[in-house]
Amino acid sequence: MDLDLAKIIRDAYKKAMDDRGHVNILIAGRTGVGKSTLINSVFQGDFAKTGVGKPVTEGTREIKKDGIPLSIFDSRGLEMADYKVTDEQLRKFVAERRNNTDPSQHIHLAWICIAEDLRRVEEAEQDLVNKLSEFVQVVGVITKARADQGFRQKVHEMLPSLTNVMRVRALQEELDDGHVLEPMGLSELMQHSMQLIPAAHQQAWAAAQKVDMELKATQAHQAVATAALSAAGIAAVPIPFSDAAAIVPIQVTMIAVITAIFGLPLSKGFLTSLVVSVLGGGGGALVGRTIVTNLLKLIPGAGSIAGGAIGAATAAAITTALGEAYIAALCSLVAADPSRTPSEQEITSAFTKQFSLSLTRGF
Ligand SMILES: Nc1nc2c(ncn2[C@@H]2O[C@H](COP(=O)(O)OP(=O)(O)OP(=O)(O)O)[C@@H](O)[C@H]2O)c(=O)[nH]1
Ligand SMILES: [Mg+2]
Repeated sequence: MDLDLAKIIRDAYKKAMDDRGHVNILIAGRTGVGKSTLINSVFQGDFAKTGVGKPVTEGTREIKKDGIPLSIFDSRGLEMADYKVTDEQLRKFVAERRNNTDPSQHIHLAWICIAEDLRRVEEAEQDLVNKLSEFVQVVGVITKARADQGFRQKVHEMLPSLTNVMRVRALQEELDDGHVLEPMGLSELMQHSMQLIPAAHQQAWAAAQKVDMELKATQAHQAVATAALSAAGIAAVPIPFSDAAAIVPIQVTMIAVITAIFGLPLSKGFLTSLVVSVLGGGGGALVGRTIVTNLLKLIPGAGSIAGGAIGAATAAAITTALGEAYIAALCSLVAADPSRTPSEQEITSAFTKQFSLSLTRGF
């Protein structure tokens, strides 16, 4: 059984993109509290500097970036004398989005940023949080955190509808005495926010952020579990070895989904070369039998299966081993240098290496 690789890749690419979703986040706060700095510190791709902006209300613009499944609604205007007018425009905008029958249009969460050094919650912020929390869950973000002195508690009390109040420091700081304060709270903010995002868009959140590798790995492990289940489903009635390539599309899709969750540039060309070099063994031709033979090496004692049939447990085990090898490869690349996107070649070679490691270990 040979495979139509082009079609498998096309389908896998589409499914990975569709399933990932897209997050819409509103980030509001007075001028200078550090919204743009925070955005650049936690999301991929220098969003606030290089993203493309489009005004949606007075004081609010939507920033997007190609290849990143995120829209940021960056809002200021809280300091204007007529803040009630701008707050009301924002309320209307969020309410309209909420009424959209397509949940991918909703604003999925909001951050209200308050600088710690200001030590005040203004009426403008109370007004805005009251208006927004009717339609969206709002997280309080205390920016430029240095010394709490009870401020966090005060924000909690003054803005009781917030889901949480979290202190963050986006930039490293050097104090007068030479003491260095490292960035803090960013991972916690991203983890808390993840819990507020609808399940259909959680992969997008994992992909768009760059501060917490665990958020990516967790989503990726879930994708592996889902794929393993599908593979088991196909082999529920054991499939003859000669037809075992039927489970290959599931694995290609899984690889595409994991790539998308890690926020790596995913193209059909890349997916093709990745799959061929890891599974197909050179030459560009993807032969079902070769793949399955390669995959079967993952299963201890698989030699005895040859000529026989592959059952649900084997199909699931093969799929899991392959997916986990890919996750391990991506984690090792990212851990080596979190600020850099690995090249396609590096990914392919890390995956191949990890995969042969699993082969020798018998996973
Ligand atoms: N020390 C320190 N400075 C910060 C931090 N976050 C932001 N800043 C500084 O605060 C200033 C304002 O930051 P921005 O990110 O431009 O603020 P903003 O909220 O986007 O401002 P507007 O776009 O005008 O609404 C900049 O000089 C930042 O370098 C932080 O965590 N620590
Ligand atoms: Mg800004």
